[in-house]
Amino acid sequence: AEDGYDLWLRYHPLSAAQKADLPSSVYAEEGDATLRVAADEVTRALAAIRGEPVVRTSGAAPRAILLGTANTPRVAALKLPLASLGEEGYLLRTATVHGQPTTVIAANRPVGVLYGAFALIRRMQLGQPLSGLDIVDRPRVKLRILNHWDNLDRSVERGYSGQSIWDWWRLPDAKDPRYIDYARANASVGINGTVLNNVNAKAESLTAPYLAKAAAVADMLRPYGIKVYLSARFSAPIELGGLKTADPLDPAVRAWWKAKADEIYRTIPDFGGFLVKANSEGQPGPRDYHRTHADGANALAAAVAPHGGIVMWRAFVYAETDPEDRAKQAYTEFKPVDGKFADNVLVQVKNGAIDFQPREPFHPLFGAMPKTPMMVEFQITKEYLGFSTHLVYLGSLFAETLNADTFAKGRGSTVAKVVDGSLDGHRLSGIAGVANIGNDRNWSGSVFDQANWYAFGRFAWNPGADPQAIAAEWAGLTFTPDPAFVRPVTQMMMRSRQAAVDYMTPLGLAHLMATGHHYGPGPWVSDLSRPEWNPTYYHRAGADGIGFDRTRTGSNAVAQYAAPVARRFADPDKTGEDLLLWFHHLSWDRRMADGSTLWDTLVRRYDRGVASVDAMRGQWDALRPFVGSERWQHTASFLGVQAREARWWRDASIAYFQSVSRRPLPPGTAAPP
Ligand code: GCW
Repeated sequence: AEDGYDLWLRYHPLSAAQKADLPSSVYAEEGDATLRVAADEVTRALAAIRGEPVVRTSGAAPRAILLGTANTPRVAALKLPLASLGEEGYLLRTATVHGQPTTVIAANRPVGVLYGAFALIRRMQLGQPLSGLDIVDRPRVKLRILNHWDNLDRSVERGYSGQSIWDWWRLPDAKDPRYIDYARANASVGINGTVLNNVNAKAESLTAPYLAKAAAVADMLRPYGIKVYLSARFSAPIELGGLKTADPLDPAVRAWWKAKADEIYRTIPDFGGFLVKANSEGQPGPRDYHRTHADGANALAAAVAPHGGIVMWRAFVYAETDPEDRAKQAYTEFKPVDGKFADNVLVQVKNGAIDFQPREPFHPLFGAMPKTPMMVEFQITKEYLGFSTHLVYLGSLFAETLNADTFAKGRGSTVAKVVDGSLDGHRLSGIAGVANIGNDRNWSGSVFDQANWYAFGRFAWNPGADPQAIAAEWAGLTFTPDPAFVRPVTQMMMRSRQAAVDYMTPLGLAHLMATGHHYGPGPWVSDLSRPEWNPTYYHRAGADGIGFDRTRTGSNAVAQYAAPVARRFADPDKTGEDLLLWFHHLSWDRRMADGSTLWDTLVRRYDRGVASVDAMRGQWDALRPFVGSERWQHTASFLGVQAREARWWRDASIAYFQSVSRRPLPPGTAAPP
């Protein structure tokens, strides 16, 4: 369909030349639900791509695709080197089976076969040859999880693509077939877990009726290797259990969680575990009882441990009272409890220390808690990046965080290595993404926002992935593999995130969005009840200059980083333009590397952002012949909105900052109307 429903799983006929060498039959060793869906998917894709029916056999056949595991006889007989593939890896290989050239998808476990099937399908969709295959791949991160901020009334916190896809009213009886397509899409990029409900959780989601609904979803996702998790409200023992306290060290509270976990596992035998937001933005938590975050996490962890469950405990906390620097609080509260968490707890840390801004330095907790498995949490939904209207490819943002060097154990201690567990040798590892999925026909609100879901999955599988290669892959699958299309569209995607940074929050500025909804500019806002809600708290613009001093003369947040990083961030000449005003308060007249003043550079960055969006529009216009009319039109109209709003951002921001800086606009820049 041209409406975007098929996502990147568009199985279209290839040209006669391209499909000449494709297999014509699928030979699956079944008996397992996951192997069956893998074989179904390959059959479906192959038939569509060849434009002819595909033979499904249970014996050897010419030009076949053979799927199986180390435990199914035909694949076992091939004696393939599967040992290094682990639980979820796969091998694609061209082999001879019964004298016939055969494309083999093999793995230790059925889920690996499923991932291998999707990898093979990608190759077919992109028209890449299947001959002489010898590919092995396995995920570097164990838990690759979507976080739905979906409420039980189907509204979605920070969701811009319709309502929740979870139809709680009609579940568990009505099983929307869309859940299967959701599972296919996620499995195709290796996502293996989903938290169904908002971290701002209602206790109700843990009651029997909701557990039955969650179980129905779990049943549908299970064959695709996806486990269901739930956000838990810390005070549930009070709200549901009638207890007087939720103190995590109180025996009655611990018994309540244990009984609740037992009940959940009776309903969902492979339940993944809990995600918890505690003592943050009004949510209850262990600090209410003067206990630590570790005490809180461990109470829930003890309840799920006998069943093999885990707890993902979020580090997104900030004070109720005037904080010296909001960016410092998570580190201050969590660093001292490193080593105190049960071994089935992971601490889930946002990519940056504030809140999913267009650009933030990596969170100082990465590398700072070597005894605790640390997950990174990215926001796929674009709360601070123009919702689903602005075209912003997040692959570059993910890569920027993951490639950042924490120097925790010397050079090369990247966030990716912290997160995949290799730096400190953790058994558990995980990456979470706040989903951008809703019940819009195109799932994500816009076609290009599908790329962010796709990229999240690919980075969770391999945190060292190349954002440009992923963009190209996505574009090839979603539209056409024609290089005349893929090259320019990839370039457009790769510049899109910097464009948004430039027209919203250039030079390391942050949190200048309008109040509450976070859409559009509001750098002048200064009268909100909590100081750290005000944009003026973040930019600190005054007659003397602009920026947040996080060096020793200011909040000294730089000291939370390992020494080499702290030294770099403490020096405005070494910080780099991208993060300059995040760490420094500087005079409007300060000379930048190229000799121009900070003020002039700021104005020019806003202008550059607008110019980039105009260029993206031009590129998209030129790509019209490659794209089905509906998706082209939809994207073109959104780019029109973005071009208008980039100007809104620029003009409003410059007008405000100029009222403070009292400097003239540099020559050649657009004056606000
Ligand atoms: O980004 C902020 C959002 C809140 C969100 C919170 C969080 C779920 O504005 O809507 O609440 O972060 O991450 O907990």
